[in-house]
Amino acid sequence: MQENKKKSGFVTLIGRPNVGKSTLMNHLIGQKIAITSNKPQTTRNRIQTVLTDERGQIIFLDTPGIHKAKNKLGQYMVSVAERTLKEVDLVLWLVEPSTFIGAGERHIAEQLMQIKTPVILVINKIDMVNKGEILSFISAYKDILNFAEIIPVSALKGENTEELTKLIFNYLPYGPQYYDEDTITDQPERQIVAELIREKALRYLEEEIPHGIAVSIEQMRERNNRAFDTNSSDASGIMDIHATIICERDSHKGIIIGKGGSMLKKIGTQARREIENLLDCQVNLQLWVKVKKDWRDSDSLLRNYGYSNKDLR
Ligand SMILES: Nc1nc2c(ncn2[C@@H]2O[C@H](COP(=O)(O)OP(=O)(O)OP(=O)(O)O)[C@@H](O)[C@H]2O)c(=O)[nH]1
Ligand SMILES: [Mg+2]
Repeated sequence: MQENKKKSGFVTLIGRPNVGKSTLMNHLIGQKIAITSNKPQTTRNRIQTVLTDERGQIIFLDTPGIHKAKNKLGQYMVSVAERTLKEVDLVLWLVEPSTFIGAGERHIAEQLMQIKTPVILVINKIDMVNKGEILSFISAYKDILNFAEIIPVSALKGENTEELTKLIFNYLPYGPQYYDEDTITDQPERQIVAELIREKALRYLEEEIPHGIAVSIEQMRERNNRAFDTNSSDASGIMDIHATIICERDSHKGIIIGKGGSMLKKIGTQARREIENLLDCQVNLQLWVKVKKDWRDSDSLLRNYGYSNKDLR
């Protein structure tokens, strides 16, 4: 009998900032790996995750939103996203449910016209509109590119997402299992921890401050205290994490710390809870705030914080 062949391949999620790429990817793999927020330009790096089931393996690449870059960090982010187009088997282009096609969408369509890879248009956030309107969004988009498929979904509510996974498998070639089935992501724990802290900063801070933030993990070490407590049945230890929130101005530093340290405490408490879930142990999180003026335009500082073209594969 012939061997049961499986499908596998690389799929990038691209689109303008804030359309729900990271929310969709997390939903499709069933785990929160990429941080999300209601502020644009949340994702700054390519985040790879893996879905393995009886049909085969999908390797998703979540990417930063494509936008008009205003600094070197922005240029880096856009180049990360556009670069993935050349290395995948399938593109998911996410858009908002709207009949308005602006310069941002046209720019992305032009990029996609230059590649031969099939593109699925994903109209996300359909929970926000009347179902009767969906046809008008489809007809607004259908002629701007030769789409392999057009599918409306809600990443937040999980509407039609199973259907999307099915479509993705249809377009993937038969191929090897690239990663073992326990692999979920290429992101090191340290990186996810830094991102969770940044996510809380994005959530609680306003205006331009969150965009000028980077998070650096100075130390992440399991406390070796179990030797003194041999009777304890608690198998998990305590993780000591020291992290620094980097911002661009002294005035921002004051806001991030807040009155009597209240803002920093809020960010720290919320981040700690999620980090504890992630690491499945108790966490002692110490946060500091440092000013690095205009780090988003400094090659060496961008590199320090992990945003460097030289690191791109
Ligand atoms: N109502 C609704 N909101 C959604 C849906 N998907 C995502 N969102 C919200 O849209 C906002 C942006 O989501 P993200 O997943 O961070 O968007 P993104 O495209 O990854 O954004 P960038 O990383 O900045 O490019 C968040 O507030 C999400 O909760 C959806 O299906 N319905
Ligand atoms: Mg994102």
